[in-house]
Amino acid sequence: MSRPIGVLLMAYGSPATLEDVETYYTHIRGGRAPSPEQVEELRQRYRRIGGRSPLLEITRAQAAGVERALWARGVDARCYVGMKHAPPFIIETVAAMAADGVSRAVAIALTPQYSRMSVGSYHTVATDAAAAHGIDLRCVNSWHDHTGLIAALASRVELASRRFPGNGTGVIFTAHSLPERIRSWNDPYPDQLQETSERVAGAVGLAQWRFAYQSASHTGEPWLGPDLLDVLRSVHTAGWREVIVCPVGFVADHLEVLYDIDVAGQELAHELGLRLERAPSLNDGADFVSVLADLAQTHAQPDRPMASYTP
Ligand code: FEC
Repeated sequence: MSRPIGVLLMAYGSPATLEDVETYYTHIRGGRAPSPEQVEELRQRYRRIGGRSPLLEITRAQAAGVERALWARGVDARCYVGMKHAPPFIIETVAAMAADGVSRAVAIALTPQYSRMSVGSYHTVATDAAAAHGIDLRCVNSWHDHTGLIAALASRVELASRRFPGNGTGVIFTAHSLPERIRSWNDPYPDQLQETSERVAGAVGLAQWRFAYQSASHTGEPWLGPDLLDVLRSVHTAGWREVIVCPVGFVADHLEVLYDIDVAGQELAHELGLRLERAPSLNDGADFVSVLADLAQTHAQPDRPMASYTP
């Protein structure tokens, strides 16, 4: 009997409780403890979204959906979830996959655009763990131009636009910022974000749209911009009164969506007199789950070239 293919979905990770915020933040900072003020500021952001992030539950629902979708296509697969900064850590999940007898697997970081700092670091951890357990692991580098992803994002923009009566609405596509120094590495991240945004704008037929970065950290070095809050101010100055914010670098509801857009973005929009609607997240929607199942299925084929971008 042939063994099932393992599919490892990897996401950022969240603290399970407010008490876990300090440990989580220390892990994000590579083991450097944050100050008590920084911990409190982060706890406060979690409090504002109801005390915790739904990221783990949503990632598990995405994995269950991908497993079902692959089974429906006749692919014997077992899907797993591993997190970068919180339990279940990627390294523990890969060990569990090995214990289940998985010998061939595909790993997908749940963010469509490749950057060495983000997707590259998921792959390093997963590849090292797989090698330690003798698992033949293939990593999907980027899928920012997958037609199913573009269609799924376009449909979320269309859903949000139904909440506006007029047609003078503009769209701001967003993604997580990264330190500006990634440009000196010729990192594909900014170009891939531009391409995803252009293709979604084309699919919807948008007359006016912008791209903005969000969620930059205060690390003392410059981060990629323009920032969402600055772009909200500038579109307001340009005469926009209704705006849809559509995150194209995130695929689930979590802190960066629920706080940075739904709280911080909304507060500024309210102050400016702008009406802001956020496009619903992809989460475990059937159309998005089918994109992930496609990626797993195609990359599981032994003769397939690895990915559209090779760092
Ligand atoms: O819902 C949750 O609890 C998790 C929310 C969350 C997601 C997320 C995604 C990305 N990050 C990326 C890059 C960085 C870099 C640093 C950094 C720092 C933080 C902090 C929190 C945090 N991130 Fe995050 N990120 C999430 C949460 N992130 C909390 C620490 C406090 C703060 O700065 O706000 C800087 C690290 C450092 O200090 O050295 C860099 C990227 C993504 C999108 C891709 C992905 O999902 O993996 C890129 C979700």
